[in-house]
Amino acid sequence: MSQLKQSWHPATLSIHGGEPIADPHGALVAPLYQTSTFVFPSTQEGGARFAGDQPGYIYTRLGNPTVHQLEQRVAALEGMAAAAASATGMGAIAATTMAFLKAGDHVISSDCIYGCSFALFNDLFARYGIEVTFVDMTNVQNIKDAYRDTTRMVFLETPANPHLRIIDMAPIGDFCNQHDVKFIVDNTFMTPLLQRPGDFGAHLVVHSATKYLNGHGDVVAGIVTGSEEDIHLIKYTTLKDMGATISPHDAWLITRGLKTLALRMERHCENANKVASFLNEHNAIDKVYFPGLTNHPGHELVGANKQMKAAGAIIAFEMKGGYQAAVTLLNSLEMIRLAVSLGDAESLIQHPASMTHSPLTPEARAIANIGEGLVRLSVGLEHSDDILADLAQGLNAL
Ligand code: 7XF
Repeated sequence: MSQLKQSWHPATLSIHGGEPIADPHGALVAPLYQTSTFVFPSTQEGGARFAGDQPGYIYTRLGNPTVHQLEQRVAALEGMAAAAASATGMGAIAATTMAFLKAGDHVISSDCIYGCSFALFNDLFARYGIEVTFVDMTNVQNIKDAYRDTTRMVFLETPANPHLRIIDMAPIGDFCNQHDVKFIVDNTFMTPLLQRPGDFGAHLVVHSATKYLNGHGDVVAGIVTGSEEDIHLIKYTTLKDMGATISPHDAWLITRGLKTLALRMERHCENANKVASFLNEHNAIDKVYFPGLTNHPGHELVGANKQMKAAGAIIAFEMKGGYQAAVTLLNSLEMIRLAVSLGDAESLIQHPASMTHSPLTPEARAIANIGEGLVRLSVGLEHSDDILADLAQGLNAL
């Protein structure tokens, strides 16, 4: 039986990480437990499971073997003890943050985050008496200045959606540990193959599993990894009682997608490096944001044994011709699909100001530097020549 081995490489963990499901027929691929509930052998046993005195599944909102397999695999990849999967990435972010917060608490968030994370913090948290200060986390001093006695949590994305701002996590991890503050990182853009925030002090790492972890554009899901104690709290408070639990079928698909994560990330990154160099040279483009380019402010954190093993495959760029040029480019592409989301086999392109980051207030968009000429491209797994050719013909339409 293959047990979790810490020495395994990430490519191996994405296939074998976690305890295998024991199958009576010896099926190579673990069966899909597409069931809402589990039959108790006796009344006493059912009661004992509810009381936590006996192990065993009860009801899929509280746990399911197919979901558990996915959770163990992602936890192994992140180097964390445990994980909780959820119905969407926002389900993971909401369940994770709200499990640790109450009215009167204060949160420090990066000022450059995905639109719905911003909306959750800025709109919903305010209604429940939780105050959030948004700061530029490229300078840890801004976090120190925002800190109060009531600060319970620091939240960030790095690289940040949409234009790949890189935040150095280690000093923030130190600060959070000194002040007993939960440090939560959204690792969606990198995956644990390219970056493990837990190595830099993050207590909890969240993902939109909709993206690279699944990788095939056919599921929305989320996952959070952390310590046994923190994950237990999330599973049996916010996830259980607010109910953003994942469907077993979606968990099964993500576990299948994970098997090729290492291969996919390699090709995504290779393609993105070529595309970024091409865009960087193009005279219709004002500025390219891609951590793999030496002119990117976070570039020194990219490389072997650094915070990010590679630059990833999301590129943002400013069109010289502003909004009109962005519209012409996006409407002229033939292969690259005009859609939000990222991390799929298909290259996807979108306009953050009117799409992914439209939930931000105009002021917050200005602070995050999300202008009307900004375009975000998720470089897919097509042959790089075909991606470059489509971009070239789209840019020629200008
Ligand atoms: O709830 P979801 O699975 O859509 O995940 C939410 C989410 C959380 N963190 C990050 C860094 C994300 O990028 C997302 C979703 N982002 C998509 C995008 O940026 O294209 C959402 C499309 S509106």
